[in-house]
Amino acid sequence: MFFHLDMDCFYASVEMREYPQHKGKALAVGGHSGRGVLTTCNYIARDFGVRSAMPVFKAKQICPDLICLPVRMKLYREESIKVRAILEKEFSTVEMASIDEAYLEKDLDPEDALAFAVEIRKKIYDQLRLPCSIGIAPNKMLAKIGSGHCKPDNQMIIREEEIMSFMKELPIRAIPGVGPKTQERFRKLGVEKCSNLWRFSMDELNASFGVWGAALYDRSRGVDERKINTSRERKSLSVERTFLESVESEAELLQKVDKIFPEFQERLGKYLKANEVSVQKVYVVLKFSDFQRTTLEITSQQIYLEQMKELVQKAFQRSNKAVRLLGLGARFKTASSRPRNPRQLRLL
Ligand code: TTP
Ligand code: MG
Repeated sequence: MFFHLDMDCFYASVEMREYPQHKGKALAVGGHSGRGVLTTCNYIARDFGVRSAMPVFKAKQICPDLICLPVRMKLYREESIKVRAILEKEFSTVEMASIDEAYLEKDLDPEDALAFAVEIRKKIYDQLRLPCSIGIAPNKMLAKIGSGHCKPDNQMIIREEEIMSFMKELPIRAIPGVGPKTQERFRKLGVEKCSNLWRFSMDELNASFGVWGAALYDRSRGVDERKINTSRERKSLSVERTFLESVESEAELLQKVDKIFPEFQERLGKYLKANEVSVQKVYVVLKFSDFQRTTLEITSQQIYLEQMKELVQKAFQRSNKAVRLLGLGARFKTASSRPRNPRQLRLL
């Protein structure tokens, strides 16, 4: 069985633990000034309609008593490492998919898997005082949908024989990777639920969505063949900055690139010296104040400032919105991305 564990309102839960005096109150993290946006908020605040990416002033309008605390990334990273350590004791396969979520696998029948999830959640709560939710299913996608479905502080299982009836009514936006744009394209075609997608052939989806089409064909039927990725081999390295106040102009954003680039260059240089990898691609990531994100990458073995600036400029011009996060990154050609046995391949 596959398990997907996701911490409940992660940054907000850590802060609630650190400040017990705020227990029972609406609390959010982020939004340092009136111009800022919230990173996340607890479930009490969500009952008022407060959401992540919401501007602070708007959140305060709908929830006047909202407590807004600054983001403390270092603390959340430490907690994430502790969660991972607990999971590594209990599962031999652990893939941390982000700071607060993990894919796990264990060979258990459904009833035992459910009992095991209860036990894991209790362990994490007892040791860290942090709540989480777990989805259990025959594959990664369904497990992830499950954890989202049962949140907060809960677990659920989707059994093999329940997959089709579960998928039938599921809105397509519940498929991980289906964002507002894909959703809108489908809405125009009258597709709202996964079962509405079943009438398209794999070829039709491929023609409209490229490689993503084949995945959509499978995912809408609850099929997901992906394995858990436990590899610790780095596939990329990036340096990211979240700005306290969003950056609104292109000129200002390019100055930020000047500032971040030396750190990126230094960390990359160190990594390349210490590891047997070479740069294959460079990329930039921008996250806008409405939490939309865009990435732009090109094939290049060289890293230089002007090239990064050009990428950032192009990415910014895609939407010209205020930027709250900027990342500069490189992807590597690693041992596992090269042919295993090049000599034999040449012979063939
Ligand atoms: P999520 O798991 O998406 O959100 P959450 O843990 O706050 O709430 P939920 O109970 O619904 O899982 O993200 C984990 C953390 O990542 C979250 O606490 C704050 C941070 N985060 C961002 O920095 N940017 C984002 O766009 C989102 C969605 C979250
Ligand atoms: Mg979470």
